[in-house]
Amino acid sequence: MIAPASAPDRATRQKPFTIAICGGGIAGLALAIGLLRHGVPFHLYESAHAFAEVGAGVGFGPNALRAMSLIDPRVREGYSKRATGNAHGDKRRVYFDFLAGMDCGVGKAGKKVATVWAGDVGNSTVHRAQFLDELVALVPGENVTFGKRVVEVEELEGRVRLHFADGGTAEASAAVGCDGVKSKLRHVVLGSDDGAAHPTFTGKYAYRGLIPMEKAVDLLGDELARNSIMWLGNHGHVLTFPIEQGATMNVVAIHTKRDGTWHDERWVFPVDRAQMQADFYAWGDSVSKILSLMQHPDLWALFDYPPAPTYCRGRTCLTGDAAHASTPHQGAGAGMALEDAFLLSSLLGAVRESSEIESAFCAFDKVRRPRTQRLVRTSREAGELYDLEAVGVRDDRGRLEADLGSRFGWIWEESLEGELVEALGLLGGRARLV
Ligand SMILES: Cc1cc2nc3c(=O)[nH]c(=O)nc-3n(C[C@H](O)[C@H](O)[C@H](O)COP(=O)(O)OP(=O)(O)OC[C@H]3O[C@@H](n4cnc5c(N)ncnc54)[C@H](O)[C@@H]3O)c2cc1C
Ligand SMILES: *[C@@H]1O[C@H](CO)[C@@H](O)[C@H](O)[C@H]1NC(C)=O
Ligand SMILES: CC(=O)N[C@H]1CO[C@H](CO)[C@@H](O)[C@@H]1O
Repeated sequence: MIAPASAPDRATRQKPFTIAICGGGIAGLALAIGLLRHGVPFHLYESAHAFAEVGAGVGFGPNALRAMSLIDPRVREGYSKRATGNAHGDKRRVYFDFLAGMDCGVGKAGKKVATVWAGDVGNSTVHRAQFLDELVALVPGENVTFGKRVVEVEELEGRVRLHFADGGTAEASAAVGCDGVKSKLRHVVLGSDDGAAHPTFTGKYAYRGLIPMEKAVDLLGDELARNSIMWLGNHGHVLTFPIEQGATMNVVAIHTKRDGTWHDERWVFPVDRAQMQADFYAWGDSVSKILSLMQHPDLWALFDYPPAPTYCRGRTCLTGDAAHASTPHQGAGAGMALEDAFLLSSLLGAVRESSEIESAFCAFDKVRRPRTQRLVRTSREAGELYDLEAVGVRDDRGRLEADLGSRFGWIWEESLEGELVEALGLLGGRARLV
């Protein structure tokens, strides 16, 4: 039987089933917090020896902030304590200002190309590790085990058995893969023979680094340093935004790889500043200054997942990057992981018995797959747009501006409650058939 979508705060009785959450990044932790609120017992297995996020910024759109409130108001409160927005007076409603970063088809270096307005909260950014700390604080330590790398999920009668790299096992009613862009559980769901089980190099890499804001202000001036700016150029773009209440400038410098392939086993590693500067030697003054201030840049090869034919099989389901890793060009991957956590925790909160979990996974897949795969697709397009590789737009400022102006609305304006109503409808329908 399917329970009505009851107010989660009233979930006093624990459900008679347990969920194994595999991976404790933003997706896994947000799901844990949602399940906690719905009275769904869970255990989280994380392969690392502690929760950790990279020392870099992340931006969230209005949809992601609403998802935080819906998962648990304390998530939104914790976030708000740490969040930063554009600091410069009249820029507070600006998501990003887009400027030419070099002399190129859309203007001379420094020329304004477009402004994308953010709605009410779109300028919101945070230091990743600080946000993760806020999530971790809401998850009981007794429901987490570290040093547990899931290598296989065995489907048994009415439950699953996880196998770990250390030889151990654990059982649960069902498993959720929150194990990121090198997901093991994706292989469980799709099978290793399916090409969609494997991440694809997207042809671009990113240099990431942080700059103390006073140094950035000294070199760039207040307005360019303290706001969210996207510098566009040929085969690359550089974006900056403030984090840590404006004390730090977060920098991501993206460049297209000339041969389009990635052979290094490592996807993330430290690089010399000189190597990074060589990629941007032809760029204008502002970008050169920004790069000269980056202390210890890391290089990130950007991979995404081809569209999966499904996000679930039997009692295993995928969320977050494991389901739909995308390029970062629309700043929305982590936000989608939060939306996933809201919907999946609400659905599992609505089922009463272990036998209904598979239907909840199917409803989740049906509602979430089109939206999240659209992001993977449009995000790649955005990269080509910013790197002035999109034919017809790379030398036409008007068309570029129009494209940018219509690129984010569908991400930010989604009704998450509407998704839940739709998914609960699917769940009810299926349950009646059984
Ligand atoms: C350069 C860059 C910039 C970005 N900027 C933004 C942005 O501004 N806004 C935005 O919304 N998104 C952004 N993203 C995307 C965002 O970072 C991801 O979508 C998000 O972090 C994914 O979270 P996750 O929890 O799904 O995966 P992950 O963060 O990868 O977490 C996976 C977790 O699972 C663990 N794990 C892995 N394998 C196993 C296993 N077999 N067993 C157990 N545990 C395992 C890992 O140790 C890790 O803790 C950006 C991405 C990049 C690369
Ligand atoms: C957390 O773990 C304890 C001990 O294993 C268990 O009794 C409890 O139900 C778990 N809580 C949740 C929310 O899963
Ligand atoms: C629209 C808007 O101004 N949003 C936020 C931008 O960031 C500042 C500073 O954090 C917030 O106060 C605004 O609410």
